[in-house]
Amino acid sequence: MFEFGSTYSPRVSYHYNPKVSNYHYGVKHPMKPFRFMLTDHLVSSYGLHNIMDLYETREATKEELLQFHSEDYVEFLSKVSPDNISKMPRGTFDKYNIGDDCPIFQNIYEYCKLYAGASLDASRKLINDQSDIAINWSGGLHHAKKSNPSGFCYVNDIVLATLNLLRYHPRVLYIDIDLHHGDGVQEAFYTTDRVFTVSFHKYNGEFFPGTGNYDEIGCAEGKHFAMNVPLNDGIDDDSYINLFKSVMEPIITSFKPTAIIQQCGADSLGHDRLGCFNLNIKAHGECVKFIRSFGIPMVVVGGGGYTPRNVSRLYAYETGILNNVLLQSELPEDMPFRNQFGPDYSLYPVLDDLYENMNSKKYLEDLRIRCLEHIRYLQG
Ligand code: VJV
Ligand code: CA
Ligand code: ZN
Repeated sequence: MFEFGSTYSPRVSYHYNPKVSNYHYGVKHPMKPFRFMLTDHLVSSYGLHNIMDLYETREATKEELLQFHSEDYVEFLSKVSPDNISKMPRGTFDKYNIGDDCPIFQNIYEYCKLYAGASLDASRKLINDQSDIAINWSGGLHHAKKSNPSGFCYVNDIVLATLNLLRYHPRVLYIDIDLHHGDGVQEAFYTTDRVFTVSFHKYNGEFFPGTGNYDEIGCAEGKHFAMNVPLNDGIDDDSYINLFKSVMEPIITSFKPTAIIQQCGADSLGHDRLGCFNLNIKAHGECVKFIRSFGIPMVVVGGGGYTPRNVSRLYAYETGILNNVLLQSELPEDMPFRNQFGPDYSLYPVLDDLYENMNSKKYLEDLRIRCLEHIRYLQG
C-alpha cells in the first residue's frame, strides 16, 4: 500500500453484513450478491480493514422502509415467498412488476432490509459526524420505486439514505455512474431543490429503463435540479473522465452540497456481462477520487456490475482510493478465492477496446456545452 500524499485524511467507515452475499436471485440471473463476498476478501486481504471503522450492519426496520415505500408494497415484500406467490390474488405479479428481472426468491425481505440498513447506517455516521466517508457496496439499488420493484432493485436504499441526510443537511448531491439511468432516485426528488441528481448512462430511448434524456431536468421547485448525461456505446476512459470532471466541478461549486451520495455501479466497466462501455477500473476510480477531493461528507454505494471478479476488483480499488491508498496490482498471495482472478491475478486487468466508441468528439463536446448551460441556471 502507498499513500498518495495529501493532507486530507478522512474518517472512513465500511458497512457490510456478510449475510447479504448469501441471497440468490436465481441460477442464471445476472445479479450475483456473492460479488460482495469476493469484494470483502479483497478488501481485507489488502489490509484495508485495518485502517477503516468496520460496522456489521443491521436490518432496516419496517418503519424506516415506509419513509419512502408504500404500506401495501412493504407488506407484500414482508409476506411473499417462492412458496406462496402463486396463491396470492390474481394480478399480484403485474401489480408489483414481478418477473425475470425482479423474481421472488427465498428470504427476499431480509435481503432488502440488510442492504437498506447498511445505507441507513452509513448516512447516520455522516449525520453524527462520526465519518467523513461511509461505504456500503451492497447498496445502490437506484431503480426501486415507491410501490414496486424495478431492474433488480426492490427497495431504494439511496432514497432512504438521502431522506435521512435531509433531516440535517440542507443540500444533498446524488451522483450516479452506473451504466443505467438512476430513474428511481431522480423520480423521488424530481420536485425539490434540496437534492440535485445527476446520472451518466447509456441512453437510446430503448435501453433499460428507457428514461434519462438530457431534457429531463426536474420540475416545479426542482426545475434544473436534475441532470442527465446520455451516452452511446463504447465510451472510453479519457472521454468519460473529461466529461465527468468538467460537469461535476461546476455542479459542486454552484450547488454547494453539504453531503454527497455517489452510486458507483460497476456495469459501466468494459467487459461487463450486461455492459457496453469501455471503462477501466482506474478510470471509474478516478471519478470517485475526483469527488472525494472536494472534502465534502460522502456516502458511497455500489449498484450494478455483472462480471463479479471485476466488480470486486473495482470496489477494493475504490475502497483504497477513499482511504488515500493505492493498492499494488499483484493480488495478495494468500487470499481466499484467488483462483477467480486468473490468469493475470492483477487488480487492474485491461478492460477496454471491446466496443467501438460511438460517442464522437462533436457529440461529447455538444453534450458538455449543454450540461454547462444547464448548470448556469443554478448560479441564478
Ligand atoms: O431490459 C430489461 C427489461 C426486459 C424484460 C425482462 N427481460 C428479462 C429482459 C428485458 C425489458 N431489463 C434490464 C434490467 C437491468 C437492471 C439494471 C440494474 C442496475 O444495474 O442499474 C442496478 C442494480 C435487463 N437487462 C438485462 C436483463 N435485464 C437480464 C435479466 C435476466 C436475465 C438476463 C438479462 C433475468 C433473468 C435471467 N437472465 C435468467
Ligand atoms: Ca447512471
Ligand atoms: Zn446498472
